[in-house]
Amino acid sequence: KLVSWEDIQNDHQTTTDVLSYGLGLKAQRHSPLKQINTKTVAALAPAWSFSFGGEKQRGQEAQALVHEGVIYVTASYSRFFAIDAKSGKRLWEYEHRLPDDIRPCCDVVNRGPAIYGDKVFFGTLDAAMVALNKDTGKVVWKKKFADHKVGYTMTGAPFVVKDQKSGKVLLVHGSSGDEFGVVGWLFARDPDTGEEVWARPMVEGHMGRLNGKDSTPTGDAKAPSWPNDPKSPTGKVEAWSHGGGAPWQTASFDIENNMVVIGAGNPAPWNTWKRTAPGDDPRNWDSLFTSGQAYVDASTGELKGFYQHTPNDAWDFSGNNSVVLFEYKDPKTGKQVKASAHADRNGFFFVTDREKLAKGAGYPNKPTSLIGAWPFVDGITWATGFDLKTGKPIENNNRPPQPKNGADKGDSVYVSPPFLGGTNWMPMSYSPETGLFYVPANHWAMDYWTEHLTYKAGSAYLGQGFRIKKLFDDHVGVFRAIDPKTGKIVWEHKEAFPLWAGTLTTAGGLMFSGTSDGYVKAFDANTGDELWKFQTGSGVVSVPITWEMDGEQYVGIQSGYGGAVPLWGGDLAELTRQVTQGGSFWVFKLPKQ
Ligand code: PQQ
Repeated sequence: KLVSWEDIQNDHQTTTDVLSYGLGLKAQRHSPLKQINTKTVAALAPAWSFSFGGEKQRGQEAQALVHEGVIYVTASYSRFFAIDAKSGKRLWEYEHRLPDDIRPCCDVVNRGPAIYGDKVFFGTLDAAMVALNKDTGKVVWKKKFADHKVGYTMTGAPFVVKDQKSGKVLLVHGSSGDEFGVVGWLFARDPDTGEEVWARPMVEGHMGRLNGKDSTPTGDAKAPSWPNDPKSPTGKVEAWSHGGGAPWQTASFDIENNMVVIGAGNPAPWNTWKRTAPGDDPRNWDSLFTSGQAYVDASTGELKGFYQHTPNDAWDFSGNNSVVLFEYKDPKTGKQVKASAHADRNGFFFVTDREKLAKGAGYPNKPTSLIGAWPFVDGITWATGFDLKTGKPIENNNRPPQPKNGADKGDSVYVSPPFLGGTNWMPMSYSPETGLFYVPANHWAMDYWTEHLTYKAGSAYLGQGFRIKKLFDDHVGVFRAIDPKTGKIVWEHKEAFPLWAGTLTTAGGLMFSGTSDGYVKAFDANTGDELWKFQTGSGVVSVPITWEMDGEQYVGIQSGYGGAVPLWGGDLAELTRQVTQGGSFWVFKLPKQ
């Protein structure tokens, strides 16, 4: 059977399939299933496990999809597998042929596929989007969207939306590459042919496209949030041409306002002084539209609204991990609020107002969309909080200073969270039943210093050096359950190793996730009590799903350690060196009564 738009729109309610990254348009990662619940979960046992095989192990970060008894899952090095959900038997496999000169910053990962009609879709490390026939695995179309040699790549899962004006279904995806000084783009394509419908660059003043023609610049054409440089051919500083902002993760969809909601990545380079006019305060130069949440018109690709979590981001906090849509009753006014929630790498949990964002919040002279911003990790050094009137952070003096005259490096400053973040790409979940968000967080810090740099195509474009360190002796990872009305942390659960897996909640009162030391775990969503665990044999840095077949509930998750921590994690990379690599998909269910 073909996958229809209605199937995707109802994904959060239907239990026999998983058709979108985030388990629904709002990306809440919540399932109404409850056969596996706080009372029965202790008996949960493996049904089967599938090895991706080969020598291409490394990080397995994907969230799988399920349709008509078939599991669709991607693996490291741009591989795609279709597996029979009952038996664990491989149905087909697609291995993308990758050139030698790909440049992913943070491991050869892939976060999962999208499905629509008779096709499945995924992004590849050589900056292409590939559509495969879902029944045969044969390539239907391939679109290279940018030059991988200069640093463009793709790791995020694509997402299917429907333009509510034209009725056109669109395949939406972003790009990666901020660490190499490329401009980040968000694309919408015709899922049948791969043809681009619109494309939106995330750096202010760069030109968008609609139906193959120039559309409008992003924000103000003169890009007032980036400094001018009269000596440069563009009239702007070098960084503006390479400004990052990559929306390298997955969108959610505000169907009522017809807006694609997506996080924008960090500005490039990391070095704040390259994006600040000489002698001026970095806080006067926001580097729009980076390190924030973007609201893009599904019909035209116009940027409607924006909220910037980290103006003139000096720390690579980025900002593109999941933006979850939810509704709640304001305790003061009794009014229903249409909100977005986001736990940022910068350590703050944000709640924003989607109605205001639909009306242009984030542009000069428009009120901010910020409703609340609370720390969700301890020991934040860069800011004390946020001003709810302006939406801006209240910064401490924590930007790495420029090198003094003649020096190669600036003085080192101590920063927490480090660039790997209070959380990172791993998506949080929201349970409408408990009203809580479940954030996989980390406690750590770094020493940070600036370095000189000029742009060179295909080379790292950071202008900054770092060393990641421990913050506490007894733990790095910490699951935290957060009340979005108050920012209160309702429970927490500590883990010795960094957490790098997403969470899933269910109507069975459970939260599922994985740990870097190899466990899949289930917790009581109300109390945080650990109720069940299973050792998979390699670190778990992926995203769990659940579905039902023939009256039985199943849980599925990938195992295979990797991602950014073992590459860039300094002292914590050392700590996780004992975790061996792997690459498999695990499925669990309750024993038959
Ligand atoms: N990817 C991971 C991972 O998979 O473990 C961690 C990170 C990325 C980061 O911490 C990044 O900053 C990051 N940045 C970009 C970017 O700005 O283009 C891309 C990616 C990626 O595509 O995986 C990561």
